[in-house]
Amino acid sequence: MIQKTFLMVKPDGVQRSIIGEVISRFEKKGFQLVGAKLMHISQELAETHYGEHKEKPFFGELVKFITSGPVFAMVWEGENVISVSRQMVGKTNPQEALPGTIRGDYGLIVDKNIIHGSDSPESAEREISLFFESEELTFYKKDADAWIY
Ligand code: DAT
Ligand code: MG
Repeated sequence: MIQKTFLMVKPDGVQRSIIGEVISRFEKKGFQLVGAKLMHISQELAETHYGEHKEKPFFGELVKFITSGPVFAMVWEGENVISVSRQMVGKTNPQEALPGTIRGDYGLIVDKNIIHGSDSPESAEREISLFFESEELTFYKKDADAWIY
């Protein structure tokens, strides 16, 4: 099923110049970029985005971290992109994430794990609409799709 998902290079990934590497991996996989922007997350957006973790002991640090510098927010489209991109992102704790995944290749500790990816169709829809206006998303036909699908 063709889906859309929300992926975001976190402040540590931006500072460490991993934006290009992240884009490159999803591009080469065959997914299509439909929206992207460099932005600073407000306190309010951070608390809403991570609302499911409000009661967790790390919530305060998480919000502080995600608002500590610019992030690179993206929407990607493609066949099963939600679960496939989560596999490419790797496990939450980079020490458990397999080599070959983004977190497995670039991260070391759980609170600086480089990238966020939506974990279900519901969260993808919610997160895309939290971060992007519909006019910011671009839909276009890529001729290379004939060689991917
Ligand atoms: P994921 O980002 O893999 O979906 P999550 O939704 O469980 O993971 O948690 C959101 C973020 O919160 C995660 O990317 C990093 C941070 N986090 C999770 N568990 C943590 C912990 N035990 N200590 C510190 N930060 C944690
Ligand atoms: Mg999550």
